[in-house]
Amino acid sequence: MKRRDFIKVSTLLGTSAAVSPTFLLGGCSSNPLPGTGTVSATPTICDMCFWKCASHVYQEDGELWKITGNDDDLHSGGRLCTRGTGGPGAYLDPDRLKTPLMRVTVDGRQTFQPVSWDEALDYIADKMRAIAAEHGPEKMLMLNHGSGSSHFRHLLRAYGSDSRAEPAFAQCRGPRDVGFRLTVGESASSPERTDMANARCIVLIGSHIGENLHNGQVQTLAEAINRDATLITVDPRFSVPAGKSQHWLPIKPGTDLALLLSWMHVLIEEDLYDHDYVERYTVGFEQLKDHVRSYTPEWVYLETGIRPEVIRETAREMAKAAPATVVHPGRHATWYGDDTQRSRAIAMLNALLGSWNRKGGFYIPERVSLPEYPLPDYPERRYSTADAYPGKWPFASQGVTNGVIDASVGEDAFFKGWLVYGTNLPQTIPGVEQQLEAAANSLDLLVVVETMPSEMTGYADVILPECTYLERYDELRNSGERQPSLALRMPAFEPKYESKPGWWMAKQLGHRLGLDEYFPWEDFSEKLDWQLQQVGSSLEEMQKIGVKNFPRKTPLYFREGTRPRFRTPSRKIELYSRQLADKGFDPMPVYTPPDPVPEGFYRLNYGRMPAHTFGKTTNNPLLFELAPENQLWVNPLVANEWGFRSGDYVRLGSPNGVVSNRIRVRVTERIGPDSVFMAHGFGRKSRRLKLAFGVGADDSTLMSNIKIDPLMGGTGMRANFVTFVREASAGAAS
Ligand SMILES: Nc1nc2c(c(=O)[nH]1)N[C@H]1C(S)=C(S)[C@@H](COP(=O)(O)OP(=O)(O)OC[C@H]3O[C@@H](n4cnc5c(=O)[nH]c(N)nc54)[C@H](O)[C@@H]3O)O[C@H]1N2
Ligand SMILES: Nc1nc2c(c(=O)[nH]1)N[C@H]1C(S)=C(S)[C@@H](COP(=O)(O)OP(=O)(O)OC[C@H]3O[C@@H](n4cnc5c(=O)[nH]c(N)nc54)[C@H](O)[C@@H]3O)O[C@H]1N2
Ligand code: SF4
Ligand SMILES: [Mo]
Repeated sequence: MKRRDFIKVSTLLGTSAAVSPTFLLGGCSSNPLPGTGTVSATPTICDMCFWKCASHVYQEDGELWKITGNDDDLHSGGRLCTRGTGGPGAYLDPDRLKTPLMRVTVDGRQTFQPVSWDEALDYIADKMRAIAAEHGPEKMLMLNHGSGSSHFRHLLRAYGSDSRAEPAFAQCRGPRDVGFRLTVGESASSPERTDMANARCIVLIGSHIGENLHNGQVQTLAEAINRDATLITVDPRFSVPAGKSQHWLPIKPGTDLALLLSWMHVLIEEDLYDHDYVERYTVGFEQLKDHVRSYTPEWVYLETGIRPEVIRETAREMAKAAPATVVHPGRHATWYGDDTQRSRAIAMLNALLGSWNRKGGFYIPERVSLPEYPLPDYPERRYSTADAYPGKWPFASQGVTNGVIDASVGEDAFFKGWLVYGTNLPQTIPGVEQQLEAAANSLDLLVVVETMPSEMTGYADVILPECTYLERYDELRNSGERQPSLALRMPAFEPKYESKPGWWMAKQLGHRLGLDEYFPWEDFSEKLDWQLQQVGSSLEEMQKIGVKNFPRKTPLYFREGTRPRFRTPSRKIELYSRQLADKGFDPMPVYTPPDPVPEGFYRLNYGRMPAHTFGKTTNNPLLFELAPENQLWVNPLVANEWGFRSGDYVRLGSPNGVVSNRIRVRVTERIGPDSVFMAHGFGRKSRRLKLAFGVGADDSTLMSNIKIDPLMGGTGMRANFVTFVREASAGAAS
């Protein structure tokens, strides 16, 4: 009974229920009860978030019944989260995009008009040909999120461009990955390579695992808690994991770097660090020792509000369990603009504990060595993405979304065309709306590939309706993990309406651009079959099993005593970073206090809620039913001062006068009186999202004080303040 287990795990972590499969039958009395008809199961990979759990789509007499986890999938433990079980809602959503749409002007008014696929694709190919001829193919940019974008990346590379940027970098885990790469030579990976399954001490710094519902990770954390591993959670809010922790450190927002430096201070001062590991594998220990000398727990207490004895005690707990101690690298790391340095401090702390690549700390991920389908080489490129913003953000290892958007504005703009895949930029990048509009007015071509009429589609010249993940093939899942495995996504249904799979669109565009040799398959499954045959499987086999696990070829942890070969310039873990010093940055992280809260304002804290993945799911009818709106967490003192009760609706105002949608108040001690908290992804502005339109508030609209990370261009979102706006409707119960 995997499902029941999962609910147990979720209640342990305080998350909400799974979508009931009977809801799908929705009072439709002509349907037989589940269990009385002919049942079929089709394998897929969940796309309700980016964790990619392998699952099965069950149909009864050809009717969609339910989606459940694939028992053989070690990545998800055979369980799906609430959102995963709500996957049918993505397929059934009546607001889905149904046909290709093109922007036309009728009687002086711009509108979208349904067109045929041929018309839409011919138009795009003509524009792309013109951009390549006039400006060079690299001036065609892709902005993307999600694995389905790989088909379009392939198309653009064949065409001559690898210009691209995704919010998963500059609005999410970019600073973390850059910080870890600078320090230990590799990123913390996705899925995170934390060995929580074997850890005896876990430190979460603002990672609200349990609300942040990355499935496998929630399960390993739950198991660690059941094993009585010590959990230390640093979060100004009493988050779900804070409630399960031996030590909850309600830190003053924005002061985490001071705490991290102080922990290192204690480990060194009390001689608790891993001498052998530090000596063998790191450079710059002496400089670090000097550097953290001044970060005494007594001084840091004044910044963080965490008492000196708590700082000392938690450092000792970490050392006691080391190397089976994970200081979790977090995921959404774009907070205050010093995020790469904060992430570096997390990597350094792990190094002092000797936990990197050691059991109970971080494991070494391994992928299946899956051969690439034989295709001609891609053409040489004259420009890379970073050429669009020369001299900026020297450590950005991927395209920076804000940088490429700025480089798309005006007649002399670097970029001339965009292909936007699966990302809703107006809500995803705070403060970007004006630039988006300016870019849309400057570009020769703006294509949006979407399943839903998102806000982003409003900027497009052409909108291409993609069918949902339940109606298509995509690349095999082959992510680096504890156990190498492949997973298949295949269509359980014919594409609804006139929607089409991304691979088909890419092939059709390729054909029109004279790139047929890059798309030799009639159906994408032929390519998958070829790849699977190379590793002793086949499409036929995978269509039956969905997931195939392979034996590891390399050890899970590094071999003790071997010569260090970290992927840094020194081949060691760089506590002192010459790379940073050479470019004029602090070689070791230096703490700067955050902006103070202006009088009459509160910090705008934001995060995830279990039932939704940002705006990706807010219009999903099944998940909407479970959780239609976000709530504003307000401390009782604040609620009293303003005269609010739980259930009241309020509006929030930013210092520059932006007023939010109505949001329902939840009065709770779990947030301090200096902040308010809401989940991201609500307050949708697209009227064509009939359920989600105007429901709840959008944190992005309220963010005007953006802190850009000078090392890699990340969008720091946490230095924002809001106040309550009094008006007739505010304060009144709904
Ligand atoms: N203010 C604020 N901003 C944030 C965050 C925050 O917490 N607060 N979080 C940041 C983080 S961590 C991240 S990762 C980013 C996420 O940012 P995005 O990736 O932009 O996330 P969404 O807003 O959910 O947009 C995803 C879009 O993909 C579409 N889509 C869904 N399925 C498919 C499909 O199969 N094919 C295609 N073509 N499209 C599909 C959805 O309809 C949706 O419009 O946002 C970042 N921005
Ligand atoms: N259900 C669900 N799960 C998701 C997602 C989703 O949309 N829905 N999105 C996924 C994605 S793309 C990502 S990137 C991850 C993000 O998940 P995380 O990396 O866990 O999220 P963050 O938004 O960084 O962290 C939010 C937490 O940080 C706390 N916090 C706020 N300010 C501070 C501070 O100054 N210091 C400290 N120490 N803590 C602070 C907040 O109170 C909150 O508990 O979640 C993933 N999982
Ligand atoms: S964590 Fe949940 S939403 Fe994300 S892929 Fe897994 S089941 Fe789907
Ligand atoms: Mo993210």
